[in-house]
Amino acid sequence: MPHSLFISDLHLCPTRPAITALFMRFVRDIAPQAEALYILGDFFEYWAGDDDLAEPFHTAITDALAGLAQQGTRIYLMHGNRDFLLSDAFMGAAQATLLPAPLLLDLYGTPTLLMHGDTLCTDDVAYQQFRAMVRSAEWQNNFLAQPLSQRKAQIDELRKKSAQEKSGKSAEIMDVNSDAVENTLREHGYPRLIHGHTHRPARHVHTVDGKTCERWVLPDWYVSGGYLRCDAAGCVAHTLEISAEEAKHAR
Ligand code: LP5
Ligand code: MN
Repeated sequence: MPHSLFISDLHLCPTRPAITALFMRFVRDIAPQAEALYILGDFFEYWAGDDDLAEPFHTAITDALAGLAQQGTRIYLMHGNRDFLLSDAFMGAAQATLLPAPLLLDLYGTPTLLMHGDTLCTDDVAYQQFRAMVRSAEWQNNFLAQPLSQRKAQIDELRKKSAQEKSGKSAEIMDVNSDAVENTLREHGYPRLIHGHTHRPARHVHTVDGKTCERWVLPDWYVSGGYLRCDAAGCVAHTLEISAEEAKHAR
């Protein structure tokens, strides 16, 4: 049956090899049967710029995606809050298409809205201010004009600062705001919504203006991985456990 797969928040990086191995298995055994793979942000732990593509870890990932594309699975990627600097050179190497966000698509007859999910966290005012700054073209041009090593040092600082700030934020602040969800659903004509970011995988049902909408939150890839599979009959969430063999990569 024709179907599409959705993943997000893999946070791929060389220091979590078991998760990388799990992703490679997903790409080898599961994704080739799908018409399309949608990666809804935070595919990488962070992305400092496409001039980091030659890093062997990054090459291994783009090679895996390009191999999947060669088998006929279309690959779509949306930016997350950690990898919004992924650009044309990456898309070319991975044979992937960058998606604008949010994106409303007709998924086997069901209007479906795709987004990373961070824009729904409107109570996290400090983050939203930070986001507005780093998503401006001017800020990105200035940032990318710096040498790669300098950018990575700044990202290191930022990651520490973000971890520190997050420890002082409540779980509610870092979750989606229900008004933001309802407004988004209303604005886009009450579609099905698929997003990640909050690391709280679930299927929610919202009733907005008397219309019932499904909201799928994708899982992160930390202790285990997972994906959402959608076809004409609907969507089903699948968990992927790290195998004993893959776990050996971590030692
Ligand atoms: O990703 P997650 O879920 O852990 O946390 C997010 C928000 N944090 C971030 C920061 C990223 O995690 C860090 C890596 C990003 C790499 C981007 C590369 C290019 C930019 C480089 C800029 C130097 O997105 C976190 C949210 C959380 O989601 C839940 O929604 O709370 O937000 C924060 O913690 C942000 C703080 O609240 C505000 C940060 C102010 C930083 C001030 C500038 C410091 C610059 C230091 C470098 C010079
Ligand atoms: Mn995120």
